[in-house]
Amino acid sequence: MAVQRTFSILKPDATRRNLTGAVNAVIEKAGLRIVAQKRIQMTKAQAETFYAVHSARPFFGELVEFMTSGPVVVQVLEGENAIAAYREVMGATNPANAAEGTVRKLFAESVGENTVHGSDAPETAAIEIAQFFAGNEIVG
Ligand code: IDP
Repeated sequence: MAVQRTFSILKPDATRRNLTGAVNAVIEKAGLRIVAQKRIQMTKAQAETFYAVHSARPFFGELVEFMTSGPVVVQVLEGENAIAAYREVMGATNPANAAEGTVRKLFAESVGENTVHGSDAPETAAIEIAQFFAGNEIVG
């Protein structure tokens, strides 16, 4: 499997509870390398663009509100098979279904406030990375 990059967000529930270091420790322990990282306040427009695929879902408004409710940490992670590897590290969307040791099992509060985002495919990873990072901000 080739080295890949994936896009990650430590969501507002993680920054609010001062958990960014704890989540990063799980990420790094899993062998993923944080090759870009910055703390930002997402705008409503950024959140709507980022989650456009979910715009018809009943929870869309709540999701945009949550993602703009406080700072987030956006990241690029690099490693072998990084997209699937990070999905594994994150755990199921609903923390009630997340496996032991995953970020969402360890830290997430609910299906909405679930601590982390990770890209689901190479195409979306490329689009999501480009939404938040210039090429020269990523240092592998
Ligand atoms: P993922 O983050 O595990 O890829 P998706 O199904 O792509 O999960 O959903 C995107 C995000 O939308 C979730 O991480 C979560 O924050 C939010 N979300 C998903 N389902 C629900 C729901 O039923 N209620 C509220 N928020 C939800």
